[in-house]
Amino acid sequence: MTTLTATALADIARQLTSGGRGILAADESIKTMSSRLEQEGIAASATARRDYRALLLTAADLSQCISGIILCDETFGQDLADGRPFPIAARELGILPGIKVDTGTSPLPGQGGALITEGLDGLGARLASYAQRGAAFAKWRAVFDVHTITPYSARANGQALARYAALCQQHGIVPIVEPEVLCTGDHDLAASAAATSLALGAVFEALVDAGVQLSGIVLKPNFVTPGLDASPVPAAEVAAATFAVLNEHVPAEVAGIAFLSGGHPTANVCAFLSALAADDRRPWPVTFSFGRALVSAALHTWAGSPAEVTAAQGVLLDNCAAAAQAAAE
Ligand code: 5MM
Repeated sequence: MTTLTATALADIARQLTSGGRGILAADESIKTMSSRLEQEGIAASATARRDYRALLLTAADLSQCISGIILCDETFGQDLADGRPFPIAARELGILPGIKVDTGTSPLPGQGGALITEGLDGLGARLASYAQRGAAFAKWRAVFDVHTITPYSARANGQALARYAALCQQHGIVPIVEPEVLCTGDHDLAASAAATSLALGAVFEALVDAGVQLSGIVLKPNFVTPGLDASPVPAAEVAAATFAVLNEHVPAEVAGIAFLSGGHPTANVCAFLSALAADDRRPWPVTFSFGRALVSAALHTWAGSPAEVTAAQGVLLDNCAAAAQAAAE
């Protein structure tokens, strides 16, 4: 088993979330990635998924804006065209490699439509293998909906996140702790705030109970926003609502906060992040761990054509630069 000191874990967590860089979430499951490729008219295959992730990772000077890249198991085991495994190439390019280790969600019995994230069985052995192959950090995502979250579902997912985080740290891997309240729907800002508060309260209670070193984790939350089908509110209002919920539940020792984009347009999440970064009351560094907000336009530009790789990489780099600029404010 790899062992890292508490200081080393904290250093990696800070490296991921400080210095005006953020994390690229490129860990879509095979099912999700295949569907996104097919939506762009690209036949889904292991090779197509590898070529797309290689396009992302090898964009010129990506490390100027990106501190870490989250990969799924398939990509983690694949090689670039030059034969280097993705995690090794990432490190050589100045980007820490991370691995998504949850295995997805299933319904939580007795809780209406609430979900539980699975993947704890055998996790210690998987983490040992990923650490040996170069993983610096990991990710586990709990998924909540404002209409179906219950106190029990928040506690159950919080305990799973806490067991995952403690196991990661035992294996020398920094855990990204992701409790996502979905922003699909027409709910208002208050509903998002209430659900996010319920989720974060349960998660941090469980992390503390489990003895997780908070200076060695990265929190990946949603912004507190109205649903995507509701009337939008100004970025300053989103930042204020998000800060209020985080400030209530997230201890100052947490190494950093890296937000997910949740399906919001790139310009919107950059505006939310910029407004939050400008709030000097916050004790934690804030940055991004966006997926769709960084990559959707690049995937569309590429559309599977080797002739469009450079153009697609340019689109990715523009979005990464905008997000990094927002985090630096
Ligand atoms: C990149 O997508 C991640 C994996 O999703 P699936 O397991 O459902 O395929 C996802 O966890 C992602 O990291 C977060 O949702 C943040 O991505 P967005 O697009 O919301 O920034």
